Amino acid sequence: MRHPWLATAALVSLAACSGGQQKPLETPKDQQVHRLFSHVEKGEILYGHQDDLCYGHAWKVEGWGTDSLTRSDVKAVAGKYPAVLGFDLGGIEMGDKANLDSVDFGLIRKAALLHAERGGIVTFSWHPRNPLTGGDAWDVSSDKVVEALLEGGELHDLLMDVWLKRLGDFLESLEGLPVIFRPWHENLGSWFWWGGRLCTAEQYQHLYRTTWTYLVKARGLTNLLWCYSPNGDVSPEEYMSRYPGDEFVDILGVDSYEYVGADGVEEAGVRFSEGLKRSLTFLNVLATDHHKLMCLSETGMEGLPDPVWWTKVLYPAVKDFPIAYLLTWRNAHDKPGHFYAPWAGFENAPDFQAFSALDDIVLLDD
Ligand code: BMA
Repeated sequence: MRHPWLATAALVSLAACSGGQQKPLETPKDQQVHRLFSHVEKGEILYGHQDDLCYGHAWKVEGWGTDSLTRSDVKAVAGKYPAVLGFDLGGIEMGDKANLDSVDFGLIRKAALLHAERGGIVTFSWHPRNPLTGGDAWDVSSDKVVEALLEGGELHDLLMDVWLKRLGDFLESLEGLPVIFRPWHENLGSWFWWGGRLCTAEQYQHLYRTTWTYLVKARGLTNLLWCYSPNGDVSPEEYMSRYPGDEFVDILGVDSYEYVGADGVEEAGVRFSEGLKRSLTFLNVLATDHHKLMCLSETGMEGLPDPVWWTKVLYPAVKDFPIAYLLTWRNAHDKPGHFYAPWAGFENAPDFQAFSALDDIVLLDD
């Protein structure tokens, strides 16, 4: 056991989640929080991959209604499915049939339920469209979007009666399946319309809390674990500057990627690893102080040009931190260079095999 102090933290946290009173783990959320804390107590880090069962490098599930969803790039390399499976709900707010990456919401529901049946954990991100301009989540042409969505704003009814309702309908259709939900992510950079320069801290917090209040209070959903996941490379003060509050958050996350610059792969690895360790160091303090779980909510190196990235860069950077899980981003089926996990035959695969075989890295056992 690497982090014995967390045994106490887990109990305190569960008490905090239930309003300061010890009570049985009655909701799906409580049970999932407990399960994640017990992995952390054992010093284990769950490995996750976005969209893993829906498609991978150069393949995708066709006719999902009858497909048994046994294909997975991660399984093809490591022999096991990832323990955590991520999906994106971008498009649900529009009433679309499929998400922004053309994954049918019916397939997402089926894969999420099946993954949980296999013993795995599910997480949802959400890249909603820009409701003011009609553009996508990356349309930052107006800094009035969040303001327009809040009470008194011209888009408030749309948010409450249409967008959150559709989101709530989908989450409700999961029949109580516990899911880690991390809306309004990477909120300190300014590449999404809810980002740092696009709204004030108060407006951001208001948007997050409105989302929470609708889903938890109005819809009564007890299966959501709320993850706050800003982008990395920020100070602890910046990280907390838009924190919605302890009542609205169960997991402190951070999204942190490695980017290769002109100085090459090796230097990129050093930069990434130092930045990530800085983030996880303060996240560990914050998670302890606020009695929360912590995770590396998104990570990766696009195209994996470093043949030993898993064991020599990522693992050394995370191994001493009590993160419940880390999730690498998707392997696009239609963009050859856009992948974050290896597939069978790719040169980085042996290193991923070595990483996934480490005692403290957990994938799904058959
Ligand atoms: C981004 C890229 C996009 C994708 C989006 C949402 O990081 O992978 O291609 O549409 O995430 O999944």
